[in-house]
Amino acid sequence: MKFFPSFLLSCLLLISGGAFAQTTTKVKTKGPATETLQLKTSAVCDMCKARLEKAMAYEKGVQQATLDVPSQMLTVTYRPDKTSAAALTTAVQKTGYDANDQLADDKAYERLPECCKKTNAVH
Ligand SMILES: [Cu+2]
Repeated sequence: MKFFPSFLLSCLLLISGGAFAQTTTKVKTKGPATETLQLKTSAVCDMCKARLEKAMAYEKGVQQATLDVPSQMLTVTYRPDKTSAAALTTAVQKTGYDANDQLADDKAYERLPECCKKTNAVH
């Protein structure tokens, strides 16, 4: 009858061991790593700001996007395991805006209202 209690004991050890392992894993994964990308855009007004921030919000892996209209700087916080700086740059171009030295997608740019065209000064 010595077998039974020790069997129970090892069962308990296994269970508590499993629970411990789970807690350690939880501590290790303290949220996904993020990176920040800054892009100089051709945005000129608050409509551009809303348009670009919305477009970024729909992009996979984007956690936050903020456009500062006076400086035309778009700051994107993203998960590098889900997207990349190149993909985000393309997304900005496809919205109709320049991103650093990359020019806006022609068709998307055509669709922008007159007040959002590059020919206008920041307003
Ligand atoms: Cu605009």
